[in-house]
Amino acid sequence: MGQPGTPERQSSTHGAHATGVPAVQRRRMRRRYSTGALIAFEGVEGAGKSTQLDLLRSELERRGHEVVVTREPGGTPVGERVRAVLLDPAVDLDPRAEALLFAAARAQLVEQVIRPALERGAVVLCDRYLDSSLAYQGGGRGLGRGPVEEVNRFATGGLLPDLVVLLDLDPAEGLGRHAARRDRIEVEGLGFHRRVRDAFRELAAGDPDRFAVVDGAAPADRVAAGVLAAVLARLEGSGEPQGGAPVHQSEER
Ligand code: Z5A
Repeated sequence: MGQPGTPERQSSTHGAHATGVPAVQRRRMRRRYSTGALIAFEGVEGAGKSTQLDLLRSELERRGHEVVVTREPGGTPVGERVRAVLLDPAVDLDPRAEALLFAAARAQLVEQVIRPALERGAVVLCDRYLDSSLAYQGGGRGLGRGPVEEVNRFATGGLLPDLVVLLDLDPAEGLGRHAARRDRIEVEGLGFHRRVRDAFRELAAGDPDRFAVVDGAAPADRVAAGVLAAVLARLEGSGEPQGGAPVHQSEER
C-alpha cells in the first residue's frame, strides 16, 4: 500500500476494498485528498465508454484540470502486449490465467501511469479498471468476487477509483453497436454478457458512494451531461447531479 498521506493511500480507502473502514474515517480521508482523482468508466461491451471518456476529457481540460486518459487492458508497453494475448480469439485461456493476466497488466499500469499521475494531482480517466475484473472474471466466468478481489488487491496495492462511472446498457444493444469485429471476450454468448451486466449492477448497488450509474441507452449528449454532473459532484463537491441521463449516486455526507 502507498505511503501515508499520498493520494493513492487515501484513494485506497474508498469503495469495496475499504470494507471495515468506518464511514466517518472515509469522509475525512476524502477531504484530505488532493486535486488528483482516479475515475474509471465501466460497462458492458459497446456501452459508450470511449465516447464518454473523450467528451469528459475535453470538458475537464477546458476547466483547467490536467487529464490523463488510459485504458485496460493496456496503457503501458507491457500492458498492450498482454492485451494482445487476452483479446486474441485464437488464444485458449484458463479463467484463472485470464484473471491473472488482467491483474498483471493492471499492476503495470498503476505503477507506471496512474500512481505518478495522481501524485502530480492529475485527473486520471481509465477506460475500465478492476471492477471489470470483478464483473467479467468474477461474475461472467464464475470465479467469484473474493478471489478476484484478492488478486487485484495485490496487483494494485489497494488503489481504488474515487469514482466509477457505470454506463448501464442491455448487452444485446451494446454488442449490436459494433457487431463487425469481435474479440475473444466479445464472442462469448449473451448469457455471459448478461451475467457481467448483473455483476456490475450488483457492485454498484453494494457501493453507491463509489459508483455513479448512468443510463447508457440515452442519447450520447444526455449521457455526457449525466457523466459530467457526477464527476463534478465528486471533484468539486458541487452537489447533486443535475440534468443529463439518469444518474443514481448516493453520497455519504
Ligand atoms: N475485460 C475483462 O474481461 N476484464 C478486465 O479486467 C478488463 C477487461 C479490464 C476489453 O475490450 C475487453 O476486455 C472487454 C472486457 C474485457 N470485452 N468485452 N466484452 P475493449 O477495450 O476492446 O472493448 P470495450 O472496453 O468493451 O470497449 P468498446 O467495445 O470500445 O466499447 P465502448 O468504449 O464502451 O463504446 P464506444 O466505442 O464509445 O461506442 C461503441 C459504439 O456505440 C460506437 O459506434 C459509438 O458511436 C456508439 N455509441 C456510443 N454512445 C452511444 C449512445 N449513447 N447511443 C448510441 N450509440 C452510441
